[in-house]
Amino acid sequence: MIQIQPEVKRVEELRRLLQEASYAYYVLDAPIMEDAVYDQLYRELHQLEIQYPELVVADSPTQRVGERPATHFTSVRHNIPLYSLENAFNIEELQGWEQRWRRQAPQLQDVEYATELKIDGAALALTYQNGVLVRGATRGDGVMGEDITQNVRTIRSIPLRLNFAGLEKLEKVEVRGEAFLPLDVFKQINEERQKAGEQLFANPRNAAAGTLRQLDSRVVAKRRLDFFAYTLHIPGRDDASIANTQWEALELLQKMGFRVNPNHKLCRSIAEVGEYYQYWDTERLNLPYMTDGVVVKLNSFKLQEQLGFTQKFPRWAVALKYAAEEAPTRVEKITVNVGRTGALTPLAEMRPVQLAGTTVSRATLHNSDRISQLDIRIGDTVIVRKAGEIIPEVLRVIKELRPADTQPFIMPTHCPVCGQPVVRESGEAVTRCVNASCAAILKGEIEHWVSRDALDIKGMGEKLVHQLVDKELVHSVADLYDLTESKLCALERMGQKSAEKLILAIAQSKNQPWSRVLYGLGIRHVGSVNAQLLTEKFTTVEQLATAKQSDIEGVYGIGAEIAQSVYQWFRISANQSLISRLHEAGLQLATTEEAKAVGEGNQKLAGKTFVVTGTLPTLKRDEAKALIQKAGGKVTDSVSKKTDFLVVGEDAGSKLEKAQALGITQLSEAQLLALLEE
Ligand code: 0OW
Repeated sequence: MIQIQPEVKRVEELRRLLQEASYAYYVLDAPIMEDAVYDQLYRELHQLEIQYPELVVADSPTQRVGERPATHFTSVRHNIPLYSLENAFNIEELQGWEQRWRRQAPQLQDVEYATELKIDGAALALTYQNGVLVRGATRGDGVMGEDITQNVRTIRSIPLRLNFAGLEKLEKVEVRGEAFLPLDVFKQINEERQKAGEQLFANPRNAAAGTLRQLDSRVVAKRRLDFFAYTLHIPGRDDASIANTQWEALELLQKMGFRVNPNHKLCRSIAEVGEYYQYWDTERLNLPYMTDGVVVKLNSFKLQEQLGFTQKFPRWAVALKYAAEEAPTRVEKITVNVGRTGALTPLAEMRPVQLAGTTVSRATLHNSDRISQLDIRIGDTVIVRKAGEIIPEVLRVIKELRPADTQPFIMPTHCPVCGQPVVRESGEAVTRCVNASCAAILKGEIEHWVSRDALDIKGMGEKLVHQLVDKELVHSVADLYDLTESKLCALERMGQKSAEKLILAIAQSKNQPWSRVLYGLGIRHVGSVNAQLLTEKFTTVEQLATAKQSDIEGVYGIGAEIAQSVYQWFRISANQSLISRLHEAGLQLATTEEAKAVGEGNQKLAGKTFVVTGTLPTLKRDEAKALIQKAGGKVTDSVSKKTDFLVVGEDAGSKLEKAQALGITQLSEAQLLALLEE
């Protein structure tokens, strides 16, 4: 009989308890223990896992992404400081750096340089004990950083346990590297923030640093940060005792399980470093992450130790930066754009200037705080910066070039689109139009409603939406379902064919599931993921509309701010009447069985009622009826408010008149067949 060691039993018991507690906390919404007790047991398990790393298993609560949100980050001391790098902005300055370190080591002739791309992210310090990741911290000021271990654990390219296979089992290891957001992830995050009416991240570096400082690691986990390691230290030992060179250290880091940037190069002269620098100045634009220069390090650790550090920098390394794309230009106008959420965004319209390979003539000024901070005025000369393909930003005003008669820019007190007074909530930077029928807000709402992740109504582009609103054909998204071909044909650039297709596309959107309808409503902070989370719990709109705020907040992944926004939205009467109009129009406002079936795609017309009238071009009436019934639709003989579609053939009689009077969507035989193919 194998004797089970007591610590194994204890670890398994703790795991079971903690997993039960997490399950109760997150899934049953009925905690079975106080947070303090949970944290105590967690710490005990964590300590045991550090003592016996072989007991760590992937599903241990200590390894799990998405622990409960932190309330704050504790400040921690780096046992080995994280130095920053001296900057050189061109080859001449690089040569200056070489002369300086050579004065400290005049005996040296040929040396090797380890050159690496300078990843434009946020530096991280990782501590491993017995091979287990025990701490992840921000760089902070290089001596004190913040403990963001929970967030660091969500970075999938950071090993939770080092691989010592074939290597010395090191008790304590310090690894440094750069956490970064791949450009595609950065763009996607900004798209989501744009839709939610939130401020955009100006560049991937800010986005990475901002993500790492999220209190809720579930948010961090969703953002897919990545990491390149570049330094390895063993506390209490010289670096030279681990490896002879930076090059070897990078190889060791890879063996231990880290990602190391593959574009590092061993150079034997400053000239060769210069070639590497030139090559990557253009090549880096093809990389899936941002860089802002190259890092040049003397490769030999012995030489590094000999040269040591100044107050702030290592003498043996330098950051050779690429010129950030900045240029002066004049502010010709400051316009104010009103977004879908009513947010007023000031824009600097500038004399066009070449930046980062593109012509820049506009830059966002974010909000009135930023405007007063810059003290930017029409006529000013400003420095605009654009790094990579990121949004241009105004860095500063060149006050010396300011013309005599400029006035400070004041944000409008009334919406530039609808003329209603705007509001700025205390403590909020953003100024907002709150007139629900403001054309700008309405256009934004319709564009959102028809967008790909919402009702996905193809053919409803921005120009058409603007026409529908400007010509007062549509005052809310519900009006889309009252449009007819004839109304559409009256618009510019709208032919009969495209009008027909559009009517069909709008009709088909009635089959979209309740989660997309909820997302399409454009409730603040309700993105497509939150909409799915909410409609899984509230399977009908009535349940959601009558839910208590605390019930909404109880949904896993839904925080207080989102719950409040949803709760308040359903208490606005205009929104309530919108919901009932959408209900009448036949939109999916419940996750019904048929709707689920529609999700499976085999009951396209589920829940829809049809009437067929007149002589159809190819189908007999009962053939059409059979097709509709086979696809889950219902066919009745008489037109009523309950009718969703009227299939119209030749010599249609009174049914057509009644349908027109009731605003019921008409379909030709061709449109019906197209609907069935969808
Ligand atoms: N961002 C980088 C990078 C790198 C350290 C070692 C001692 C001083 C700098 O890609 N590849 N290598 C180093 O080496 N540092 C880097 O970034 C630094 C970290 C803090 C400031 C710079 O971002």
